[in-house]
Amino acid sequence: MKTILTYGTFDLFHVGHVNLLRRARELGDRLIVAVSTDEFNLIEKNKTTIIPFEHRVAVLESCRYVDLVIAENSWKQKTEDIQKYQVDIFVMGDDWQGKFDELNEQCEVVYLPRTKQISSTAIKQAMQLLHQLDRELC
Ligand code: C2G
Repeated sequence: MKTILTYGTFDLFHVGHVNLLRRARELGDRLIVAVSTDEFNLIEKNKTTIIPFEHRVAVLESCRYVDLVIAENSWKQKTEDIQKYQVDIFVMGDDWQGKFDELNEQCEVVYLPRTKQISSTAIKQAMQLLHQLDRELC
């Protein structure tokens, strides 16, 4: 049983997330996803999320590639999670290239190419623009 582990916010779930989760799952037999809590995003990533943590968890649990969803509360929990779940491969998109290489001591570390032209930030910006246009036209 080869276990894969990945972390993320997964706000405004989109095809970039789906592509990452599918490729991660294809590397093994079960995929565990650690989803950043709202507090962790705000305090540690200085990011506000549109979709609250509980809903982001529910969306990921509905995804066919995901076997288990856990919370990400701190940058430091990765080592414990790898140990606790006997993780074989740690996966992240390559915007994190090199950032987690120290985990190589515990398991394989794989960075997968990001999906181009889509991000939660771009979706948020598009939503804000549409809202602004609506207000100007009405
Ligand atoms: N991703 C991707 N392609 C995109 C957008 C995102 O492959 N177009 C990947 C990211 O590289 C990441 C995962 O999807 O591996 C989740 O992306 P985010 O929700 O943006 O996660 P992030 O905020 O980078 O949090 O401890 C690690 C952090 O929790 C990662």
